[in-house]
Amino acid sequence: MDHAAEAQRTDLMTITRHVLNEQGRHPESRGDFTILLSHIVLGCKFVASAVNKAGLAKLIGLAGETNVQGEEQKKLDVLSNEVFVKALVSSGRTCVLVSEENEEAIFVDPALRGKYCVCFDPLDGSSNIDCGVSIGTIFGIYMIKDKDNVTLGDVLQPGTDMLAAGYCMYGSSCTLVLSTGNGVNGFTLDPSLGEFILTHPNIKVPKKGKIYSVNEGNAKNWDAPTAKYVEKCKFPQDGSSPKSLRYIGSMVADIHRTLLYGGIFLYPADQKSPNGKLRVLYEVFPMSFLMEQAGGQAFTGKQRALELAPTKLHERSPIFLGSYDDVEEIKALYASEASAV
Ligand code: FBP
Repeated sequence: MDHAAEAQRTDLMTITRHVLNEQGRHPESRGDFTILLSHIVLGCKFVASAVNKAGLAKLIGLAGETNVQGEEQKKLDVLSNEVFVKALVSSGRTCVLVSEENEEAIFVDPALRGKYCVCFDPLDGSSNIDCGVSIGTIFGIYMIKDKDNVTLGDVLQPGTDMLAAGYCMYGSSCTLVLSTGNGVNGFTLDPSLGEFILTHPNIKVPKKGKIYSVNEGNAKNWDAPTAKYVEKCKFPQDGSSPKSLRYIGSMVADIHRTLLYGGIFLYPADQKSPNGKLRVLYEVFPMSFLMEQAGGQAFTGKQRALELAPTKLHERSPIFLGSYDDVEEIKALYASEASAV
């Protein structure tokens, strides 16, 4: 028996242990963030098991209601949302919640309140739920500004004020990727232990990638810089090889691949959706925070995505995020378009 490997295997870096170590960097902290995160982790474990047995448990298909975006809700959407809202409230560490599935923000009962605000998409990639393709949960965490005067302003904060962000991908394995502002780490759920174990320490997105990821079905409605960029990916004029197109249609899965392999994911604005499709508070901001923490960039077509100042809970924004050099290319195309005007 390879005792060294065995010894290594017994020194388990769980996500709780990792966050407790991180907590050491904040002498003033009283463990509130660790408690909040353990409740988010509980929600992810529940959804992971529900997604795994969805077909058997008749959780496939529509729930018969529509959400604030006018989208028909799936059974798993509703279930996941309920689980996260209850877990976050019962943590006693949250104050305001924003969910993709709820039109209004949820203000936690004052008796149960804590100092954190959580914006989340309980189950992202709804178009892929019923065909078993990877889907995920996305979350972003803020600190309230004034606990005696809690308002929507506590969640309508720029992404630069975000404390932490993450996603949990329900795919061939269940992987939770987290950043608390000190790099990005990935944890894989070991079903036999029921624990998320550190498997992807200190994720750094490659500086330049070989993959572009976009729904080309919208190409006829794209603006010039986006069309030019995708053309360059397919027919590079500088002698480099064309990029490969990879598009799963679940942001969590497309971003997870981009973080690990590099390249660029884009959901641009187009004539049909002048603000793009993806929502700022619980899709664009968390993924932009993670991408920047991993050494990449996130751009809206006009500015650094995290510097957006949202005014509505379910506001949308165009987004280009991924490897540093790839996003630089599209920033240059938008800059030359702007200077040409
Ligand atoms: P939901 O949160 O409603 O699932 O929508 C978001 C999403 O599914 C993203 O995960 C994905 O990147 C995008 O929409 C796919 O959109 P499209 O089908 O237009 O390419």
